[in-house]
Amino acid sequence: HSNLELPKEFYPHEFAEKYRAAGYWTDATFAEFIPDAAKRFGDSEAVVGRDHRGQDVRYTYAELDVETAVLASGLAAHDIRRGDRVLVQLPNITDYAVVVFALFRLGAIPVFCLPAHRESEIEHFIATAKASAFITVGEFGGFDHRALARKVLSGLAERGEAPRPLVIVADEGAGEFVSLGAVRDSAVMGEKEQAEPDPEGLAFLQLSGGTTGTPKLIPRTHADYLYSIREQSAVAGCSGETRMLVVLPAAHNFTMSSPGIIGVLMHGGTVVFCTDPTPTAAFSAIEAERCTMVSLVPPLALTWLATRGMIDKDLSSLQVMQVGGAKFPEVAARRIGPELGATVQQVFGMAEGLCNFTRLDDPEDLRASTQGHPVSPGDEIEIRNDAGELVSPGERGNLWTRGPYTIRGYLGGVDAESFDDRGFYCSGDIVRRRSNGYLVVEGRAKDQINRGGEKISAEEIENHLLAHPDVADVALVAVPDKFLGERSCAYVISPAPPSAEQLKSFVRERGVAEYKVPDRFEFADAFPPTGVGKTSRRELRRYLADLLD
Ligand code: J2J
Repeated sequence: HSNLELPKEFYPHEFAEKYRAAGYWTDATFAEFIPDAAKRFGDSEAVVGRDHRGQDVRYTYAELDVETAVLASGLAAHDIRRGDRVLVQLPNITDYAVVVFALFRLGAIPVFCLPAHRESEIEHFIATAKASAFITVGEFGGFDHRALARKVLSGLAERGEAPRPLVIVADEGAGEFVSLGAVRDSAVMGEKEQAEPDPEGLAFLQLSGGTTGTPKLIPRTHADYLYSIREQSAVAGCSGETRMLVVLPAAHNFTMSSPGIIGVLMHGGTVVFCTDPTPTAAFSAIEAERCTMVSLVPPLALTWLATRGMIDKDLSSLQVMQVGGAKFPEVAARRIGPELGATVQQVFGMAEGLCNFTRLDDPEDLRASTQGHPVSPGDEIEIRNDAGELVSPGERGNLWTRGPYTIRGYLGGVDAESFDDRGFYCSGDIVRRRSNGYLVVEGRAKDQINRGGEKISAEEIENHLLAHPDVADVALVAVPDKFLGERSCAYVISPAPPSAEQLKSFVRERGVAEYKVPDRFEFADAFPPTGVGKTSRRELRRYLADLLD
């Protein structure tokens, strides 16, 4: 059991003092979150959805308390302890809530993965987080996650990574692995596992969208994250009456915290898990469960708008629709109220911290045309030009931020590109700040493609393509797309170009999430001359993006 601690004074002493004094940071931790909620909301409904067997499940807070206590005891019997990192890769099933909060009870550190992740990503996360367990599902969406686990274990063995993580599968047919049911059965009766972790210590690892060869892990603390959720759930109007439909991947930072699953549970509301994001399934769930709130990425919101008239379901319970993850076009934002009967709330957030919301009582113009403003008075924002100087008010520039829930470094270090010596984080977004403080996202400086809210690191996919013998060089760039906002295009330099389909299969076979497989390919003998003397990789990508647009 290696321990992976935050660097001492991750948040410098004077800032920690300030955040405590302001009441932002408290002594609460995720270990006591469910036991505490059960005391306050006992018989209220906490979680609704299907479990891994496809059976309908409903848990009250009191039941969720028991379920998480039992599983925590079972996990402890399998030698998972406080401080251990555990990868969680589960779809939107009720087991997700039980697993995550059981890990929290133990003081273990969940590492949040998306169901779309494949062996190259999972292997990297396990190695980087030095994870001692990997909790996944059997088969989901036609994909066998046990086969994925096998590939990951053999990959780790090849790399000489030891010891091998314990694989736990939420399925009766766990094969050579341990089933989640067996873990639960090994619980010791009457034993109440409840760790008392340091409130300002590491609570979990979240994944970054990534701009580098391999995605970085984001360390979040109990105090900073609980605080951010207190603010976000207040701004989203959460109460005991809130019934939130969860259609985006449960482990995404948006779905967890803005206000997300945890924000709803903090107020005694109900989380309704839905494994199928199609409008037919989602509209049926809203009608059946009388959902009041939902969070969507722009392409899903557009799909809902396009299909509303064709699907005869009662959506009158829906009050608030958060849209975020990528820029939501103003024309679409204006349609949400009249066509879906919900108040649109734009959310411009990031797993590294800073979250901006439009407010529910803002005039429609602000809700439609801006991405809101920070949720905390402690959030500091600076908009700087490329030379690092503050821009004039109202001008566009790079977004830098610091505050009570924004990280001061990634796991494994502070990289000079993302953090300055005053502790500000550079989000890689180009924004403009209106005189009333509201931010408008104008573009992006980072080497990333935002494919409808799903982030792709250009370098990561370029590295995969470079491994192909016929690829001499490659640049991955964003091309505009009406539906997704952006798609990816690989500009490949090759003397003997393979076909686009061959290259797609090649990337898939290397084990990456499907959304990262390039949508389009362009082939050339050499990169076109950009006209700017010594060209950086970033300038080249920008030049090609303009060229392809
Ligand atoms: C434009 N770009 C946006 C928006 C995120 C809430 C909501 C979203 C995320 C998220 C999140 C945008 N308009 N409304 O964690 O808690 C782009 C920016 C940003 C990056 C962060 C949350 N909302 N973006 O999307 O870590 O480029 O978090 O820097 O996945 O998404 O991505 P991620």
